[in-house]
Amino acid sequence: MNFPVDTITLFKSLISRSKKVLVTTHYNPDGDAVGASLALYHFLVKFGHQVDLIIPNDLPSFLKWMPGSEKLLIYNDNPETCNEIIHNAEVIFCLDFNALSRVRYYSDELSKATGFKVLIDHHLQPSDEFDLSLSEIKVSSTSELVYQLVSELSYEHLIDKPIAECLVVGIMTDTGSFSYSCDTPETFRIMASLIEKGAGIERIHRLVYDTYSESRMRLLGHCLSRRLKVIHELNTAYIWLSKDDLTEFNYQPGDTEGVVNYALSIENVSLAALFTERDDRIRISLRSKGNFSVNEFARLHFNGGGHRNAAGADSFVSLKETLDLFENIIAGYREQLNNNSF
Ligand SMILES: [Mn+2]
Repeated sequence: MNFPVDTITLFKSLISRSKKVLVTTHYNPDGDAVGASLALYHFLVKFGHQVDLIIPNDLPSFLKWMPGSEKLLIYNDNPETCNEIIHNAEVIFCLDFNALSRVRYYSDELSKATGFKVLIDHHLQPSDEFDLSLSEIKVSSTSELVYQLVSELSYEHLIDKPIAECLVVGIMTDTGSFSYSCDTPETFRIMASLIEKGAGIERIHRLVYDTYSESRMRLLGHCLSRRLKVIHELNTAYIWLSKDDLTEFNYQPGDTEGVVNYALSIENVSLAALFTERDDRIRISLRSKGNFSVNEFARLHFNGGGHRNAAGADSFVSLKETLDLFENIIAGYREQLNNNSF
């Protein structure tokens, strides 16, 4: 990819002199959020910067092996220290999200912060709250974008094994283990070079995907056998989980990761959703095949957004009302859902 020349010049000057730097990412950080953030952290440390990493809430346990994860400060656990870091930072890198509200707990602090805010992200329609935006929706992941940036800066030789491993996690998880958003040779060229840098793909795959707890596996079974509704005439399938379901299966953060993809795996299903009842909201994960845009759907009806084929949103009415509302809304998309090609 060719970044604008002035962007590259600006980046070079940003990282040239030692600074207080903050790297942060979105609420409920996933593999790409953590992978891209840790990779950038390892990279910036090489330039002598004082780098802090803040994530809004804890990361899923299947990411805790990642190199540098012990450096992650969880905002929720220590808001005072984190606020101080936010306000002292000279540069603030915002990774894998497109609006300050996505960090949830410290969006106000971030917006008041005086540090130079740099966005590195691949979600649609980024907000204008950043001083410099590196937003590219055609890449698989923010991790891929971080690689491209480092390479454009001519610092590819600084990518070592820890950085390579972090970037692999991001690319692997944001493509559903290379099953979507990855029909581009560039993604695989980058993967090849990350393997050359020492990242072991098989090992990383095992660490990320083959570490289900028994209760997580049983929760998945419960979702598929008792909480899956398929609406054949609308090519839609959804799964819902109540707070009681989560308690029964000893829910841990990350346990519902990927569940929505099972609904999408059903033949002819164009639109899939997962509704999870939280303390203060219903979390909605949306997935689609082909041209049906869940980004638009989430924006229009649930004040959410994301990518064309993967988006998220929240609902602030009950689970039952949310499901009724969803069914009513999708009835209006019958034609689109029936004629979707993928
Ligand atoms: Mn991402």
